[in-house]
Amino acid sequence: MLAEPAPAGTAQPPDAAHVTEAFEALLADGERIEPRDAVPDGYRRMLVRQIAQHAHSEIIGMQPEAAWLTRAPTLARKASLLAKVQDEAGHGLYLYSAAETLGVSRAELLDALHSGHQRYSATFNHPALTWADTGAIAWLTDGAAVVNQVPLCRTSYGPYARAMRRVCQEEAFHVRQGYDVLWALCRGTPEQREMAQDAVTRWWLPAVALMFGPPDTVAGGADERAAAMGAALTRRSIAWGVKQHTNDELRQRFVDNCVPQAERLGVRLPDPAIRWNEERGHYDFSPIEWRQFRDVLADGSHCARRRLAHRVAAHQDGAWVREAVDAYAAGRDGEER
Ligand code: FAQ
Repeated sequence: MLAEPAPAGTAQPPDAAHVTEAFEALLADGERIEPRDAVPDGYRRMLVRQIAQHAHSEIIGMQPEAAWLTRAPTLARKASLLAKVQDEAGHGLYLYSAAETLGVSRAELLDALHSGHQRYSATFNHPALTWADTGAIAWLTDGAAVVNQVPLCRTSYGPYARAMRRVCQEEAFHVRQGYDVLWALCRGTPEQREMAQDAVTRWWLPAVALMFGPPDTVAGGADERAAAMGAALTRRSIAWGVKQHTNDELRQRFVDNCVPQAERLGVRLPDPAIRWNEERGHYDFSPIEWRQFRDVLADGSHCARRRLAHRVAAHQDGAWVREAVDAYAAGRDGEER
């Protein structure tokens, strides 16, 4: 049964059962849910949380690579990095617009990000130390984003699914761009090859672990309780057609994609457990210890504080643009009256 239980001590609104019934009928018919459709509160909350976290990740995720715009080695590299960083800002905008159709404003969502009430992917709480990081970020984190987000093009909520189609096309291009940066370095001087290897070594685990969320396959081990909770949430998400696959299935797909690409590049993935498993038809890799990321997840790292402070400063610096837009709109309203 998909209906959310009413919070303790509150009565279900009288038409909640009808809303759930009509909503489930649409899902069962394979129809998209659109902004005009009434939806259960739990579905709306789940989507606002996921879309907001996603939008925040895009606009914070711009920062590590943007730090290299002024130091790109050639004009062509600078132009393509600039376009990539602008694409990420655009993804944030499509996603905030999709969230607005669920009755929450962009200003509210940005406030929640700035005050720490909503999260962004902790992947971006890692620093970009050298030019090679722009290659590793685009190859690995955008590569993970494509694996995670292509299924979201078929997610049950129409505005989110439509935003994801464009996002995925652009992310796929970013992966090629990152691969090309690494390819050039791997065929350069020994120092350049070393720089590429170092960047891949540092970005591998953040991409594998954090871009797919917590483990949701319960197989014993230290994170078993967390995985059980994650599995329950994932089941709910799949039943509502928001996600199509578990986090762990997508993580496996990502590892399977990357191993042969790393071999072609000539870089080593920093996980001694990676090896082809004939029986499973997949690459084995080390289990993800979610607790290992406690600091970056708790937004307690130096890098996390810098990311948020930079974002808040950019928002404050842009206040005059928002005021000018409001003044222009008010002037036009006056003229029309
Ligand atoms: N970092 O939320 P659940 C991109 C928290 S796109 C920090 O149940 P789920 C493109 C989570 O908030 C990147 N916190 O996990 C780009 C929650 O805590 P709370 C984003 C995290 O839904 C590339 C708790 O853990 N992609 O970056 C993280 O199963 C390059 C429990 O987790 C999407 O958003 C984390 N990584 O999986 C941009 C795609 N993960 O709120 C620039 C859509 C979890 O209870 C440069 N989203 N937490 O306090 C999804 O697929 C999922 O929401 C996941 C999370 C996979 C992100």
